[in-house]
Amino acid sequence: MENNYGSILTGINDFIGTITFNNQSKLNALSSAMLGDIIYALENFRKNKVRVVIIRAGKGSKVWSAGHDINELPLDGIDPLGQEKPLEKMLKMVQEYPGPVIALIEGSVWGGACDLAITSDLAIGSPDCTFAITPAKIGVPYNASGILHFINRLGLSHAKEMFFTGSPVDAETALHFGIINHVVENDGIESFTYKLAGKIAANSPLSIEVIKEQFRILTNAHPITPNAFEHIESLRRKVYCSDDYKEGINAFKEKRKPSFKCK
Ligand code: YXS
Repeated sequence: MENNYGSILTGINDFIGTITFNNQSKLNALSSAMLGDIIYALENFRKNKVRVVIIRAGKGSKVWSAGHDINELPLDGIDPLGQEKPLEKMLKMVQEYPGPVIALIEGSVWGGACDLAITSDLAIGSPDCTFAITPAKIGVPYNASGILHFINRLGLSHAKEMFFTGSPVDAETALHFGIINHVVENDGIESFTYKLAGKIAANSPLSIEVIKEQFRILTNAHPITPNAFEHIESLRRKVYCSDDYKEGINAFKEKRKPSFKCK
């Protein structure tokens, strides 16, 4: 069963659902429309008892996804990564989907799309895949749940290196950091990923659902006091209300290097 939502294509075959990004002209930048389509597709997969979800870009893509659509980052003092935002809602749905979500990655992965790749349960990368988490490049104050995704997946020192540099890491480094589970040549990555998905789909869906939910609960089990949470939010507010935040976004739009003034 195939569906074309415009920004994504979806299909279901033998309990395996596929979401294919279909917005190459915008380098699959995660616009709110595209994120809404992904959320709708996951809800539809859930209704159809899809056991394993594969998220991918078109075959041989040079850019898997350019990350959050920068043109949609708010400049009016609203939190760009609030829990009610489409990107955060989509990431939460991936974590709560009652079956493994596998990212099949060819090409470069940026920002919020890198968070999607590491929030997915498994990731298979081609030798040309790269990953960059870019808030520091743009001046965005990432959020606690996003940072926790990276700590859980990569460990503290690798997560810090990626956030502080904002630079892409190559496939070999991504494997070493735990971002991807396997590196597979482009011409074999599709069959490798679907074979893996088929193995999982043949197991007990009830057992896998409860095992995945335990992973989610245990990895998110970080007690934080209301005081600590409010402290984080006040620090973040200072950043997304700063001139530097606006400078980072405007510099991207004007295709120039940002000049951050620490204010
Ligand atoms: O000039 P036109 O209209 O053709 O548009 C250009 C780019 O502006 C556009 N584009 C994007 N539009 C919105 N949001 C984006 N994230 C985005 N990325 C690109 O696509 C058209 C072609 O881009 P161009 O000319 O740069 O292509 P390229 O092949 O030379 O370079 C491809 C990239 C991906 C290396 C380059 O476009 C790039 O560095 N894009 C930004 C990647 C990035 O930093 N993404 C993070 C977005 S912010 C985010 O995800 C979070 C909020 S956070 O920052 O916290 O992680």
